[in-house]
Amino acid sequence: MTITISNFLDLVTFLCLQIQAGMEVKALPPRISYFPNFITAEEEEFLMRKVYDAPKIKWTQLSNRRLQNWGGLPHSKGMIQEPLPTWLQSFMDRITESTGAFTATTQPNHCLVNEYRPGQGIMPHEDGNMFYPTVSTITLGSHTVLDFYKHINDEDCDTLSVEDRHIGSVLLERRSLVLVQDSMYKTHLHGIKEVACDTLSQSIANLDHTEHSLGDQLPRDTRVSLTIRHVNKTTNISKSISLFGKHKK
Ligand SMILES: O=C(O)CCC(=O)C(=O)O
Repeated sequence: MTITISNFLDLVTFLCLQIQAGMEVKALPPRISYFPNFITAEEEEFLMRKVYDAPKIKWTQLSNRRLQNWGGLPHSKGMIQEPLPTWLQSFMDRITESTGAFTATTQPNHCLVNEYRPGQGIMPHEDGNMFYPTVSTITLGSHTVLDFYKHINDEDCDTLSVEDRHIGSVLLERRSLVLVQDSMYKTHLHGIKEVACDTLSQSIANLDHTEHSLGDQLPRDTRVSLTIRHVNKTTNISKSISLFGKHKK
């Protein structure tokens, strides 16, 4: 087969559409990748509508935020896999296809939706070994600042305050995708401060890849995040019913 210039240009256009521009945040340990404008404004509006159209029972209210689980409830003994709605599956497929962050056997099978009002956040924590060690998060509605900390188990860290263990932060703009992998997943903690406004300091490691500048003050609006992961151990409802049956004997 001969390849004409026109075929070749079509192929280049096709590949450019498939591979979204993400950049590794080099100022932090491996590996954080940041994809500004991973989704369009129309897609953001669509996803927000789907989240807020969910029945009330889908929401779990915590003291400092509320959340929805899609795909099941992750559990160390195994998640009973529930079908994912097509509106969500298509974005999960896009992450798999365009970032290469998941493998054929570790495709994302769970999405945690978190809603944060201004002033709400999440304490520094690790996601642990219930998940394949890659987190992908789409940010809707408002920016936030995701902070990273050395793990308390690190040498010399047990006596340090949380702030002294802070190693840097990433600005997550609306419509962006962030991937947290490798040592940033396995040996660091992440969290979001409970503030209503963020002042962008030198500690924002991806500032060059955002629309903002040092010193900008960004008031927070309501942010909805889609945290998309692969739960390692899953089971389906019929298997769990038969297990339950065995226990009862
Ligand atoms: O909302 C986010 O971006 C972070 C959520 C998170 O860390 C979690 O749910 O474990």
